[in-house]
Formats: sequence, structure tokens, C-alpha cells
Amino acid sequence: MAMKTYVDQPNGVFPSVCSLDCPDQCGLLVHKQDGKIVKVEGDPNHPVTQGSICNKVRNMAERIYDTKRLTQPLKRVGAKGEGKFEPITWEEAIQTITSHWKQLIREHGPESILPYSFYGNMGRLNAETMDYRLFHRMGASLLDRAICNAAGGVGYNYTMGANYGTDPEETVHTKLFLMWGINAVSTNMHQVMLAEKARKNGAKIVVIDVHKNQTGRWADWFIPILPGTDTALALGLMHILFAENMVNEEFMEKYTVGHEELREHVKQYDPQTVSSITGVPADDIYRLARMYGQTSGSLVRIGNGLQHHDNGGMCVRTIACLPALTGQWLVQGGGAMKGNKGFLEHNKQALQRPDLLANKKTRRVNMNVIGSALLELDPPIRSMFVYGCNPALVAPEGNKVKKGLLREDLFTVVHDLFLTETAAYADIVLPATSAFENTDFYTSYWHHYMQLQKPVIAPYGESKSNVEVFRLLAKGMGYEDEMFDDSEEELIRQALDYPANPFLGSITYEDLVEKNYRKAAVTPNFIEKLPTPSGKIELYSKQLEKLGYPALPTYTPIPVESDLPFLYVPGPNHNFLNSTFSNNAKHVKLEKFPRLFMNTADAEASGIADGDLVRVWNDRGECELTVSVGETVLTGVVVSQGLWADQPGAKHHVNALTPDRIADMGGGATFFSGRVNVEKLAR
Ligand SMILES: Nc1nc2c(c(=O)[nH]1)N[C@H]1C(S)=C(S)[C@@H](COP(=O)(O)OP(=O)(O)OC[C@H]3O[C@@H](n4cnc5c(=O)[nH]c(N)nc54)[C@H](O)[C@@H]3O)O[C@H]1N2
Ligand SMILES: Nc1nc2c(c(=O)[nH]1)N[C@H]1C(S)=C(S)[C@@H](COP(=O)(O)OP(=O)(O)OC[C@H]3O[C@@H](n4cnc5c(=O)[nH]c(N)nc54)[C@H](O)[C@@H]3O)O[C@H]1N2
Ligand code: SF4
Ligand SMILES: [Mo]
Repeated sequence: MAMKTYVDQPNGVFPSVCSLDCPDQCGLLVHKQDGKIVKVEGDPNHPVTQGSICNKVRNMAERIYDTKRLTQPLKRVGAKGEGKFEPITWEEAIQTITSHWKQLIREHGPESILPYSFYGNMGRLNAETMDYRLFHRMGASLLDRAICNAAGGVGYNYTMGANYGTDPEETVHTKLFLMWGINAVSTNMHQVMLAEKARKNGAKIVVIDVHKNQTGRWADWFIPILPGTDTALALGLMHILFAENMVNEEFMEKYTVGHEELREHVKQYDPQTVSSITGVPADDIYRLARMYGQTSGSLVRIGNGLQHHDNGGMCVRTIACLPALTGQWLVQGGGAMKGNKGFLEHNKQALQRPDLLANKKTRRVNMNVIGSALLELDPPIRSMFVYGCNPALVAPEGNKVKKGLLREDLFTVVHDLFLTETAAYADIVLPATSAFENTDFYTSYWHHYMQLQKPVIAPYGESKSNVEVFRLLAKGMGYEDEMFDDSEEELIRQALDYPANPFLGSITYEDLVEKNYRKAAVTPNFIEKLPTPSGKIELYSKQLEKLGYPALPTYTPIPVESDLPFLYVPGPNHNFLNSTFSNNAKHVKLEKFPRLFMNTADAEASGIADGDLVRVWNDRGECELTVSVGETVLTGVVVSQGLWADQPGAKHHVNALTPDRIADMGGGATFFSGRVNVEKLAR
């Protein structure tokens, strides 16, 4: 069945999907007039997102047609980082890149080339298909894409075996929500809407966070906690659940391994001890444990924030054990959710062709240490191809990243819709299409629906999709493998041919073309057979033991990296998506300026008043932010929101301050485990 695209229809309303790195993955309706997008709204027919979307994407047309959008390939004519470029043709761009790469491969081997990317576009084809084929074929260095949920994802899997969790559609039946380390009002708004429905039926919402932000204010009960101590709180809850007999013995016997060992092990985490670690009063720990142990239909929504710490993997592993103690996995609306992408797992082997690396011991570079890697790796990285990612703003140890990007002998190519902070350092810049200009398919990491993206508009200027750019680069490299000729339709068919995932069910390409939303065939009894070594929920993990970790959930404090007075948690904000939209006037206007939240007692002690401009610093760098004084954070903690770019006279690059230490699991990032000092600046 040929897919009809909407490109040739100048007027009308067309179904689409949000391509941003957001769990909600909304169904959209894109309105066109005279060939241009004039409005983006939610598709009421999407079973989960039901017609509502966030303000960021309601203003998407402003970004698509932003006058700053790239229309042509560019080559650098100024100094690195200066941002001076001249237009060139695609032919010249591909020729320049591939001849450079051929020379590097001859002289230094293919591992001198590093792809650097993330999910600026969540489309499975544009995020991780033709690019992988090309770089695997080439034998380039491999990138560990560990900047987001790596620690927590791996930790969760030690307990559950895969990214399997509660179906969000079931959460209208939930009676108790533990929103744990998630700023859901900003980052998972449809979970908030579902929780609101449940609330009308009496559900209670508890938020456990280091910052009383919009999500904390929405809660029935907000529990402030010290950063990096959530593992201890979870263990304290387990202590009480066992001690007060609020566990489900039958469930544990049937579906878990290690509950007897765990029962003994958590005796040491008594509420007093846990209180002194977490800053949560012992009475509140009792109250929370009883609420959790006595409410059926209790859901733990595990966020990304609590795992951006040195101990983030073990933290998520630990919290993920809670519903197994109470047997909540079998209760409608109960269980846990970290990420659900396992249910729509498709044939990545076919799409990405890792087999092409079969006999090679290709080196891996963790994207979280890109600054050090560019400055110190031996043999050096001599070329970097950046796409769908903005490392100059989003990667930790930002000053090291920028210093690395300044290397004269580094040949950098950036493919993006905009001349990002990273692109300013590039030798060649390539214009990217927006997702509305592509064919792709999408799988949410929260709800269970798969969706096809049909192009709605023609490519903007001379921009090209990732898939197309990697096809051209493969040709330019002289690779004649047929896989580089696969069409988008062929790729989607290959992806869906995957009997290894039973939940994929019978979703076919034809289905996707015909119906907008196709659901994974998940039933709650997925816990009957989990892909852990034992097939059960692993409260005790021999796998972890073998690797030298504690086999049972265990609290390890985050290292105190310096004697600076404040732990610093620089999270994302409401109106941007990571650094996306930080360059679009409308979104910046909505967000106004970056703030630093500080406790009243700390502010008074430092002679800082609400609204003061402060310098935030450590030995990695500095930043200048406007202080918001109050009780939204505990003493000894400061929080900022948003990945802002430096402006002339305004140092807003928060990742100048963040550590590039690697978390306990999965090579994860530790953005929120750094320490800073704060001092008042004269205006
Ligand atoms: N509007 C908007 N939506 C987004 C994004 C965005 O930038 N803006 N980004 C998208 C992406 S890529 C991701 S990964 C998700 C992230 O979305 P979330 O899962 O919500 O993760 P964060 O916003 O990083 O952090 C969530 C919360 O964790 C808190 N936190 C930090 N450290 C700790 C801790 O030690 N313990 C506890 N209990 N809480 C802690 C922070 O204060 C924050 O409120 O959102 C996605 N959606
Ligand atoms: N301090 C701090 N740092 C953080 C975080 C934090 O909470 N605090 N969060 C971390 C997390 S969770 C994440 S996921 C990362 C995210 O970091 P990034 O993955 O860098 O995300 P964005 O900043 O949104 O940048 C995505 C870029 O991709 C581009 N893009 C979009 N679509 C396409 C396309 O189809 N093709 C190409 N070639 N480009 C495209 C966009 O224009 C944008 O410039 O940031 C991390 N950094
Ligand atoms: S960013 Fe998230 S909430 Fe906003 S439209 Fe996209 S998927 Fe929906
Ligand atoms: Mo992320």
C-alpha cells in the first residue's frame, strides 16, 4: 500500500505526532494554509493524549518558520566558535566531509571519527537507523548514549528485566500516586491529566522531590528530600512494610526472588536512621509507608531526576522493588513506571546492523565525558559528527566540552535545524528537516502506542532528513551496500518484523498507514515471565553480585566532591525541551529568565535577597542567575531550571558547573550531584 503524504495538499488538517524527547508522544493535528503550517494542536483521537498538548508545541510553527532556521549547508569562514559561515552546496558539503573522513580512515583508522547524537528527534528512523548503518559499516568509534536515563534504565532492569511498567491508561484507576523525582506537570503532563481523573475518584497524589516546583504544588502531599538520598527512603519504607506486615507474602513467594534476604537486610534502615540521611522526618516516613502499604492501586512513577546522581542506578533499582513487596503489580492502576519502551521494542538489529561490527573491537566513548574525551583520548578523536543533540549546552563539564570543540585539528560537522551553540564550533553545518517534513515511525517510552509520521510539508529550504544525509554520506564514502538504498517504508517493515517481542503483536506497516494509533498487545500478566535471569522480579540480584555491586538494594551516599556549601540540581524547565526552544523568542519570553531557587535561611546567611543576581561557581566554571528565595528547597540545596545559552553579558550555561563523573550503572550522567558556592553580584 503506497503511503499518501500530505505535502501536496496546501490546505487542510493532518494527523501527526510530536517528535520531541518527551514521554507523552502526543498525537497532533497540523493545520495548513497555502502550503504552510499555521497551527498545531492535539489530536482528540489519540487514546492517551486526547487532544491536549503542551504550550511548547502549540507554538511549534514559530520554530518551524523561525527566520534563524538553517536553509543551506554552510562552511566555516571565521574562528571556531565565532559562528561565521558561508553557504555551500550539498555536493560540496558531502564531498568535503567524505574526503576528510577517507583521509582520516587511511591515516588514523575509522575510530578517529565519532558520531555524537541524541533524541532531538525521537523518530526511530531519523534517530537511530541509517546513521548506525553508516558508522557501523565504517567502524567509527561507538557512542554510549548515556546522557538521559542510562543509570535508572539499567537499574530498573536489574529488578524487572526490561523497560516494562504499568500501562498509563490504567492509571485512571490508581488510588495513590507516588510521583518520585519527576516534575510531571512540566515533563509528563498527560500523566498529570490521568492522575487528575483518578483524583476525582479519591486518589491521593504524593510528590517526593528536592524542589517544590509546579509538580510539588500540585500534590496533596509534598515530601522534600535531600538530593541523592532516595534509595535510603525507599529502604526505610521497606523496613516499615516488613515490620508492620504490610507486605504480600503470596505475591513475593510467587513472583520474586530474595524477599527473605531483603526482609533481613532492611532491618538496618530504621526510620530514625533514614530520616537523618534523607531529611524526611521519621513520622512522615511512617505515614508514607502506611499510606503506601494500605492503599491498593498504588503507583510509583519514577522520574529521571532522581537518577542523575552518582548512585542513580541503585536508586531506581531499589524503588522499583516496592510494588513487588505489596503485590501491586497485579492490582489495576498499581505497579511502577520508569520507562515502558520495552513493550514496543522493534527489530533494531535489522535497522542498525550491529553485525557489521562483528569482528571489530570498536572503542566506545561515553557521551557524558565528551569534554575529556575530546581533550584527552589517545588516539584522539579527529572528527565528530553531531546530530539531534546540542552538546555545547547539554553535556556536563561544559567548559571542557567547549575547549574540546575549539581544537583546530578536530573536524566537526553539525546537522541541525538551527545554528546551535555546538554548530557555532563546526567546520561544516548541514540543515535538517523538522519531523513534520519526514516519514518516520514513533514508539513512546511511556504509553503503549506506535504511530506513523507522514510528511506534512516539504523540506524547508535545502534541508534534509537524517536518513537522507546518511544515505548521501554512505554514497560519498563509496559504500555500495544495498542497505543504504532502503526506503523509509522498507525500513519500517524491517523494524516490525520482530517475533522476539510478543507485545508487538500484529502491528504491520499497512496498519500504521491506515490507522493512526496502534497499541502494543500488553496484558498485566507480563510479570508472569520477566526477562530477568530468574524470570522473576529480582529483589536479590546474582547478576549485580557478580559485577561487584551489592546484590540487595543498598544505599550509597553520593560523594561529597568538595567542601562548597550547596548541592546543585540544574534540571530542565517548562517551556523548553532541554535546549530545544531556548533559541526561539516565543519560548524564551514565556520562560523569562533563569532562576536559582534558594532556601530563606541560606539566603539570609549569605546576605542574598530575593531577586538578587548571584554568581554560582565551583572549580569547573561559573554562571550568573537570579535568585528566588523561599522554602521550595531545603537548606544546603540550590536548584535551577532550564538549559539556557550564554548571552552577551549573561552567563547562563548551567552545565559549566556540572560534573562529568559517571553514575554507578549504565554509564549514566551525574548532573545533579555537583556542589557549588553562591555569592551576590552587584547589579
Ligand atoms: N517541559 C519539558 N518537558 C520535558 C523535558 C524538558 O526539558 N522540558 N525534557 C524531557 C526529557 S529528555 C526528560 S529525560 C524528561 C525529564 O523529566 P523528569 O523525569 O521530570 O526529570 P527532571 O525534570 O530531570 O527531574 C525531575 C525532578 O527530580 C527532582 N530531583 C532532582 N534530584 C532529585 C533527587 O535526588 N531526589 C528526588 N526525589 N528528586 C530529585 C528535580 O527537582 C525535578 O523536579 O522530561 C522530558 N520532558
Ligand atoms: N544540566 C542539565 N543538563 C542536562 C539535563 C538536565 O536535566 N540538566 N538533561 C539531560 C537529558 S535528560 C537529556 S535527554 C539531554 C538532551 O540533550 P539534547 O539531546 O542535546 O537535546 P536538545 O537540547 O533538545 O537538542 C536537540 C537538538 O536536536 C536538533 N534536532 C531536532 N530534530 C532533529 C532532526 O531531525 N535532525 C537533526 N539532525 N537534528 C534535530 C534540535 O534542533 C536541537 O538542537 O540533556 C541532558 N543535559
Ligand atoms: S512535548 Fe510532550 S507534551 Fe508537548 S506536544 Fe510533545 S509529546 Fe506532547
Ligand atoms: Mo532526557
